[in-house]
Amino acid sequence: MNNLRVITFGTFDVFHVGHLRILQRAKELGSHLIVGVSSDQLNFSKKARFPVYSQDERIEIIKNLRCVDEIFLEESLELKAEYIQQYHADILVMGDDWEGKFDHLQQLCRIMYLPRTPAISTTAIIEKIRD
Ligand code: C2G
Repeated sequence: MNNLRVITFGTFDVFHVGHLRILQRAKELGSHLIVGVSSDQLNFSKKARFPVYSQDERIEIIKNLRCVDEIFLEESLELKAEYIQQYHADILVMGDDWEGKFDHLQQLCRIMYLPRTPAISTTAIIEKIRD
């Protein structure tokens, strides 16, 4: 076990096993896991729709996971550098759908893209329920 602080970001809407697994794998890389949960407003500006679960509900779920030590509300996609510094993160973990997107932050911390869990997504779950 090392002393590294790991940070990751996400919406985690309609929480599923893909979300759980990336958080567990992120935690295994260090000793302290910090999660930036995307705000409702940030999602709306990105996807033109609000998440199914509100940010308060999403925060309540994430902060009560055993692998999560600390959470905060991610209010802008452009503030990754500030959040990394504010939370003294040693490693940034993102799913590989973000591959390469955060390489410019390499002078601040180590950047790791982990493989996504195949065949599960919030969008697929919403569609399945709808049909
Ligand atoms: N994820 C995964 N496997 C899946 C689905 C998601 O490993 N089958 C991972 C994603 O790669 C991401 C995390 O779970 O690292 C959260 O996924 P989303 O809620 O979709 O996050 P996103 O909206 O991509 O993040 O700064 C980033 C923003 O917060 C948005």
